[in-house]
Order: sequence, then C-alpha cells, then structure tokens
Amino acid sequence: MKLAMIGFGQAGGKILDRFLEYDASRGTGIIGHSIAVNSAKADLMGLDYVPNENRVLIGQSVVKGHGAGTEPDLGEKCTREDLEEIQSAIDRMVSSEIDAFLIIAGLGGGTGSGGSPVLADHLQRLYVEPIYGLGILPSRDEGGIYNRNAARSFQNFAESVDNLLVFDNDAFKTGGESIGEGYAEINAEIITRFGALFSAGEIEALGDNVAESVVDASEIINTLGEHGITSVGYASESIDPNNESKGLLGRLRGGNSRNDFSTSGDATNRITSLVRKATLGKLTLQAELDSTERALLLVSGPPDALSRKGIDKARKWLENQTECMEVRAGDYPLPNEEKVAAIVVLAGVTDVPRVKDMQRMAIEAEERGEELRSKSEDNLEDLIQYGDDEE
Ligand SMILES: Nc1nc2c(ncn2[C@@H]2O[C@H](COP(=O)(O)OP(=O)(O)OP(=O)(O)O)[C@@H](O)[C@H]2O)c(=O)[nH]1
Ligand SMILES: [Mg+2]
Repeated sequence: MKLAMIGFGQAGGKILDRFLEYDASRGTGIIGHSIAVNSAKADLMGLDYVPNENRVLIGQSVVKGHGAGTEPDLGEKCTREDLEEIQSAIDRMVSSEIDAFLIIAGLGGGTGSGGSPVLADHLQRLYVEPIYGLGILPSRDEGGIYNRNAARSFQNFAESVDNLLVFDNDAFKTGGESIGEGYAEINAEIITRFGALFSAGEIEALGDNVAESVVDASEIINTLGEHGITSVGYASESIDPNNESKGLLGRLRGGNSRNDFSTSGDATNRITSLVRKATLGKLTLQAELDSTERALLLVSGPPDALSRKGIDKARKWLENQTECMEVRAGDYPLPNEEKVAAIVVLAGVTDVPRVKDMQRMAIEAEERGEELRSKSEDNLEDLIQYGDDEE
C-alpha cells in the first residue's frame, strides 16, 4: 500500500526516517511522499532521509524553533498557526497515487502529541483517502506528565483518524542501554512490523511473483475500518537455504532444493506455529484477543514456504482466538527472503489494559499537580508573609 507519511515531532520524524531507509533499501515503494513536521529546528536538521524541502518548521512565532517542551497545548497552537505551511508541503504530493495518509507521532511529548490530532482533523476535511495514525505510547517509567499527555492525545488522535495503529514503548523497553540506543532498537521493531504490513499491500513490488492470495491495499483498508485502535503481532523464523528440506521428501532426496519443503508438513506447521507466536506473543499494544473486531493475517517469505494449507489453518485458529468472523488472510512472496514471517493485525480492539493504566496515571498526575500548585502557592504566601514580618 502506498502511503503519504507525515512524521510529527521528534519521535515521528525519526521513525519516518527509518521507514524511508527501509523503503529505499528494499525497494518496496510504500512511501509515496514524506514530510517531517516539528517545532524544533534541531530535530528537523538531524534527519537523514526526509528531503530538505519536505521538512516543515512550525510555530516559529510561538516557540522560536525550540520545540514545545512536552506541552501539548503549545504543540497544538504551533500546528494551528502553521496548518497552511504543512498543507502546502502536502500539496506537493501526487495524491492520486496514494492509498492513505499515515501520521506518525510520539504521544508523550508536546509537538507530535498536541499537533497530530489537529492535522488529522484538517486532512479529514480535505481528502477522501483514509487518514491513519501511528501513535507511540511512552513507557511507564517516563512518568506522569508523559503518560498524561499520551492519555489525552490518544483520545483526540483516535477520534480524528480512521484508525490509530498503536505501538507501546513500554512493552518493548530494552534494559540498560542509553536512551538513544534503546530507541534505535525500538524503532527497528516498529519498522519490522509496520514496514512488513504496508509492503504486503504494495503489489507493484511483487513483480511476477503474484501471491496465491494477494493482500492488496483495499484488504488492509477494509481491515482497519473507519474508526478504532489497532495492535499488531509479529513472529519470524529464519530458513537456512542449505538445510531447509527437513520434510520427508527432502530427506529422501537428500536434497537442498527449495521446491521440496512446501510439499512437506513442515511449511504448514511452520506457518501455524509462527501465527500462534505472533498472536500470543508481544503485541505492539497488549489487548484482549476476543475484543478484536476485524483481523488480518499475512505470511511472507520465499514462495515455496507459503503453504496455502498452513495459512488456512492459521486463519481458522485466529478466528477462534479472536472470536470474530472477519478474519482476512493472505501471503506475500519474497523470492530472495531467507525468513518466513507472520504478521497479525488486530483491528478495533477495545479491551486494552495499558490505555486504562495510562488514564489512571494521567489522573494521578493531574491530582498531584493540583496538590503541588496549591501547596507551593501557600508556601510562597508564607514566604512573602514571613518576609513582611522581618521588615
Ligand atoms: N519509539 C520511539 N519513541 C520515541 C523516540 N523518541 C521519543 N520517543 C517517545 O515519544 C515521546 C515524545 O517525545 P518527542 O517525539 O521528542 O516529542 P515531540 O513531539 O518532539 O514534542 P516536544 O519535544 O515536546 O516539542 C517520548 O515521550 C517517548 O515516549 C524514538 O526515537 N522512538
Ligand atoms: Mg521534541
């Protein structure tokens, strides 16, 4: 599927940059156009792949190029002020080629958090293509302010987009390293999952290798629907090209030909096992499976590994797990790939503990803020009074 990607704020810009790198190195053609929007000049300058003319600095009269300092109201103000500026960068897109828009933002800060919902509303008024969000939730460790910002933005963003795809930093925290290194690893996880999902819908990249059951952009669009939250599961397994014919046929022939193993039960079992791992393992947003409204299952890998039977079995299993009848499935052949991957899209999930948790942290942060404000006012009063007495 071909997307117009908009990276909003620092996290959004960095993730967009990684998407562009992925797209360029694999020739997938999922990005029809890309722009980075930020109120911080330095963040925009730090990007590698976003073309210079597509970097939009907003809110100069408000924050003078220094960012919104974790204050979503400021991010919102900067965005409203410069919507025209953003719009003219978007106008340069060849929109007839684009299947959908994707606005990417970290929801815990100021610029992306406050600005993304405003931009999504604006785009909804102008375009018939679906407007999606990729919202990054802060980790719990980031604390009350970030979680409060994210809780608010999550609500606004989800209401303004056709679907909010969510990635929870908290679920993918890596131990020990510097923040920068940690984010680099997390961003790689984001690209693995969402890059695979969007490239599956990009049929052009397939060339002659037309999939048995092609998942095109409209399958993805129908799965995502027109409202809701989406979580994505992923699992992959490397195939050793010299040692892949472990099935009976392969062993009898002693062969190492790729053509052998899809005829064995191996390919089927590999797929059902990968789909179980993808669904029951770590999701981009932990959600109760039976609260899923629609699901999409994609299996990619070398053509011979894509067992139709395996995909059918896995789809039935997923139907049972999610208790929903709208489960689409398809394969995506990648001739030179040395791994098989399963991507499970759970759209319209409603039972999401992390969101409740974030809302609780937001309320606590608000209450604590109130308490501190009134306390410091009292203290200041005391200080001034005391000063008066001294005179
Ligand atoms: N996955 C991921 N998350 C990030 C990254 N950088 C920041 N974040 C997350 O995004 C949140 C928002 O941070 P930024 O993107 O820097 O905020 P911003 O939109 O630039 O807003 P201001 O800096 O306040 O103007 C943070 O709280 C983190 O949770 C990144 O590289 N990867
Ligand atoms: Mg920033």
